[in-house]
Amino acid sequence: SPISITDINTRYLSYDEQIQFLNNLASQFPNLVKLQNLGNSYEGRPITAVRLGDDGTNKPIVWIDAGIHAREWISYNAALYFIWTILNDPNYRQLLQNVQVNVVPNTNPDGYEYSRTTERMWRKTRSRFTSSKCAGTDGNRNYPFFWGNEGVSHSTCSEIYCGTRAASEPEVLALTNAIMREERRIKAYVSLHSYGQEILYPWGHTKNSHPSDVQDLIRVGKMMATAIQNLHGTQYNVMNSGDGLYPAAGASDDWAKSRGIKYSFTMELSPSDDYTGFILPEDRIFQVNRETFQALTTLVRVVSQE
Ligand code: ING
Ligand code: ZN
Repeated sequence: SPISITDINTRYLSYDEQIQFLNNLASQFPNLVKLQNLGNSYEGRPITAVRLGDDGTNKPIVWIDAGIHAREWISYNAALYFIWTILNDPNYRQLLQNVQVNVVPNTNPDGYEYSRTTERMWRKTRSRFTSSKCAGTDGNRNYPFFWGNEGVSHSTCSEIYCGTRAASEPEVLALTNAIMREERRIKAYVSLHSYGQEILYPWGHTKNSHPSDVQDLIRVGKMMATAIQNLHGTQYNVMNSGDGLYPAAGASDDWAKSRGIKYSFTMELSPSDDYTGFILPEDRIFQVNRETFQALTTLVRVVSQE
């Protein structure tokens, strides 16, 4: 039977099920949904982008991607829930008249399948190196901005291995190429991760470094956090990733900001720091999906009004 929204809210899907869900939506909403393969992963799985909105080439774009870190399973469900709900709820669907939203619900399908089938806590891609017994690069250290500088490792066996060069990973190259094709229209970028309940803003590549419009990012980040809190009281902290967490060069939000995308964030979804960590129980998926939706539609609304 086809994958339903109940599945998205109650269990973690396989990569093939995620694609099946998207294909069904594309045939249900032919005027509002276009699927595009941005390129293949290292092991040959398509990196699928979902373009939401009726045709029109001058609208601002909000870019959302999820799951560059394989073990952060809730991010995939949150992205798929966003897609389904903005299409099916007429109150939100009208946002798509003024804004195009591009969602890439699974930016690391190889890593995710490996995490599901073999090693639950796998984080990286699954690229192999002839000279090493260890596989995989940290996609969120592989973006071409201050690549290799701080908060990274150059050892293949490290969890934060930054890769052989900037955008060495086919997944990262597919994303940077796709974003650059439309970068003048992209006004906001959000990468979904877990966990921590944080809304992080650049710069993250080093400490004590903020973009000149940091007050705008803080203001909008706080609007997103408030939208989440208004649902069930869940608290998200809005902070600079370099100061509040740790410096990490080569992260996607830094790179997006460096390309001129104003509202660029990383969201660390639930839980906060309780014992479940990356292993968010399936009975908590639904609430996180709804909270993430509130934050993301707040951002879409900001972009539609600017
Ligand atoms: N955390 C992010 C990581 O890539 C981060 C935190 C985001 C740091 C953006 C710097 C910039 O380490 C997780 N959980 O992946
Ligand atoms: Zn992550």
